[in-house]
Amino acid sequence: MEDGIFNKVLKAHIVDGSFGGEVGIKIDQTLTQDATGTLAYLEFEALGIPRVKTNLSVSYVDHNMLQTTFENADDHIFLQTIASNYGILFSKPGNGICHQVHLERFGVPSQTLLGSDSHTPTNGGLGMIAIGAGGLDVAVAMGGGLFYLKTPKVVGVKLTGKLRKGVNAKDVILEILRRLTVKGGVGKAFEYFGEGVKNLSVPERATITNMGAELGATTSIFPSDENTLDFLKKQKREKDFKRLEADANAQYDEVIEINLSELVPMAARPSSPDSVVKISEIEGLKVDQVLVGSCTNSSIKDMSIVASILKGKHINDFVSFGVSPGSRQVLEQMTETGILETMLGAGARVLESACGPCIGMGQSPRTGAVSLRTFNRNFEGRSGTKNDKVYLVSPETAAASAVAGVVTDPMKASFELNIPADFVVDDSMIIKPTFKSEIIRGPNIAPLPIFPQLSETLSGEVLLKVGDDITTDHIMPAGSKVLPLRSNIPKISNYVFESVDPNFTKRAKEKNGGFILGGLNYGQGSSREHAALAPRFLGVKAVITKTFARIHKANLINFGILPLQLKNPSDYDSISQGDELEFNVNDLSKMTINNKTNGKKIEVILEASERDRAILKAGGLLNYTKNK
Ligand code: MIC
Ligand code: SF4
Repeated sequence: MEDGIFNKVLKAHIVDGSFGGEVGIKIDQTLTQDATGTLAYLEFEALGIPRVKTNLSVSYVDHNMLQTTFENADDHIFLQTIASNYGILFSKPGNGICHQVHLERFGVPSQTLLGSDSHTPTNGGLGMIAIGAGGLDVAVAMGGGLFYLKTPKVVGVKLTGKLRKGVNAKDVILEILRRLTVKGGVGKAFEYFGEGVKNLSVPERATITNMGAELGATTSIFPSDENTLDFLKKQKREKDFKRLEADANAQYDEVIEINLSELVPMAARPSSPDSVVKISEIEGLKVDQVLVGSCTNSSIKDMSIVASILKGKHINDFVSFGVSPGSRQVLEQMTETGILETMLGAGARVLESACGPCIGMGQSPRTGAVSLRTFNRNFEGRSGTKNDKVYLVSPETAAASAVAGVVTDPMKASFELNIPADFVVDDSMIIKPTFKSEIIRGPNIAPLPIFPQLSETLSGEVLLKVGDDITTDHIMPAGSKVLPLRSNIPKISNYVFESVDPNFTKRAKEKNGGFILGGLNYGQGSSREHAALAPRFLGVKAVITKTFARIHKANLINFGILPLQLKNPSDYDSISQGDELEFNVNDLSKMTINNKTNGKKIEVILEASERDRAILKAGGLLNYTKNK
């Protein structure tokens, strides 16, 4: 059979199961970041394995950087000491955003990477199968365990042509989001091919694979070719190069086509990454804040584009313009090449190399502000401001609009690009393990809760009924107030569904747990397992929906919450918040819920493998792994 690159790499890593069904794959590399990493390492400790068994595991600190109280810094030293003990590289705070640094310093074509962050597919830009997962799945992989997934369908994205000046790789993925929506990629992998591929550099490819996460896709991948070699050479990592190309007659389950030459600048309007329009449709809209950075668009090329547009100009008096370079490498290059000077001269606010405003860690916009960001997510309230109006745009659009003070089409701006030829390679903020470090645990780091196995009957109240596209930001908010509690489940559980219903936690505690009813694509967005673990801590036994997003569904299973789908989606209307439900779960392949409030019988389906069912019966993956 003629294979594309996704199937080639997948097949080469299958250890359990067979291609087409559920497969267990070997993981070569792992990454974690601090906001999900503390739990991942507590879980790794609970597995009782003396040191990691992967080729490479890296622990990054990039999310919880504000350190307004002691908790974040406590987490940082915990992560550093635990990494040192178990054989993990530690990327210090200030070294940059995990996906950007991993792309620069560690990603290897044809290998697999599992990361406890939903944007791990960024490294698909280097020809890796890079997948985002919950921390527990990453912990198991660090211990040498397999990662299980349903073989995804492969969407071939045929690229032709070349981006015009003023159009960014960001506009490519925004166009795909416009066509396919935030639900369009669930159960699928996106593989890029065609003549146009050679016209995109590795960081541009990474912008596209990064935001494939917003399609709900399992992952996205580009071939490894001359451009990959060129990138790795400049990173002084030529030895990591391996060519990866599709067979001549590779078949895909679906094909979509994009002519790069025809694309124009786009924007995702508030508050969903798929609410995409052409910039021309919103031109002239007054802008209050512009932010450049995040793991999506903060390569040195992106920064040079911004500087080229700002050169000799000044940011509009009523615009606050912030820049957070993706890595220390990018920031150092900006310093060496005068890009930083240009930005400062134009009136930029320079932030550290970290996630920062992307996750609501500072720079929350004022009430009613229009905020243009080069980021990947604009879910409501994620910026830290209620009813925010965040637009996702390219660096070109961001810079041109920051100068004009209104949304501006960058194709109309005149600028000369000046991209530095070489990268500044300096790994001095990546700390090697000593294998004998004392693990330092601050008072905020609480032990993992232990849960019992699944009981025979589940009963309780529908604690909350929500609609379609509920994000993990709704379920377990981030931001500077809640993020410091990421290593303390009892404390963080007080914020579950805070923005949707501030009484949720109180009700869940009073009723001794119960059920959640959702619509389509429940749990889209991040990989944070807190969105499953904290509800489980509050006694949530099952989430009943029309459909689920991939990572969140896996996290629910990992923590022993039944992810149930309504057999007839119209039954959604016959269940109300407050209804009393009861059902027998002895046979997980056939379950009928009795709605005791109105007497209705509702059939639900558990789409899960034998292994998933066994995990659910055991009360979660930790119990299951320990029992084994
Ligand atoms: C995000 O972009 O939503 C995050 C914050 O990076 C999350 C991880 C987290 O919640 O810690 C993600 O993408 O998985
Ligand atoms: Fe960080 Fe934002 Fe990227 Fe998530 S999406 S890893 S918060 S920069």
